[in-house]
Amino acid sequence: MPTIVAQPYDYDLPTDGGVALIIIDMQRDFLDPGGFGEALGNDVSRLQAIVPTVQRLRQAFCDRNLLVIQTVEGHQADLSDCPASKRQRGRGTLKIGDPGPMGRILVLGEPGNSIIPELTPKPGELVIEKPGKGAFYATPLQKMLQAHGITHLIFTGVTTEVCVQTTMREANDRGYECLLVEDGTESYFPEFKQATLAMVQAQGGIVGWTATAEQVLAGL
Ligand code: C5J
Repeated sequence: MPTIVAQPYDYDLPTDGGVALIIIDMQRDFLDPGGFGEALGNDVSRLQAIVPTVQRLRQAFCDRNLLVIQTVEGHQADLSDCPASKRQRGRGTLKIGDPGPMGRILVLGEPGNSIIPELTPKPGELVIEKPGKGAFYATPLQKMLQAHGITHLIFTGVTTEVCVQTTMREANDRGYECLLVEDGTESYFPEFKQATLAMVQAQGGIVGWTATAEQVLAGL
């Protein structure tokens, strides 16, 4: 059985191709100046560092004909899927739906809502639009995974402790074997990223595993 050397112990891959790469919210809203991330007072340049690593993992999955799913956090233009509580949260300079330098903040179809050019979805790559932090809430993700016979999920993307961790926990509760790529995820807060990795690894891997991109590539 193919195995990835991981923390807190080795992660066994399925032999039937039932593993997918999940790339969470690598969109301009979070990585580029003028988007939602910066409106909340964050230094968005921190997140750029993982782009080549995520590209490399995506290429490796494509080369092996393994499923890649990207997610985008965004709302309908009328904000009917955005709870008032979410819109008010953060007290940023710009709220969800306000016009910003890259179009309306966190609204589907706006320039700022697009995936960064380095990771523009390839033909056949699946993209999930999600109104929440978790990618299972109000989306067809679970049906999609079931249709493709996926049992194992490798997580990358941003931000580690918000949308990535939320989705990983949702997936864990649904029975998926989850692994978070240590250098394929990033946060505006380095200490939150480290804490998330530690939380995942703790208690015998209570919500999954972590490994470096190199370890994932070596085990694929
Ligand atoms: C946030 C995300 N941080 N993709 N979204 O609001 O983590």
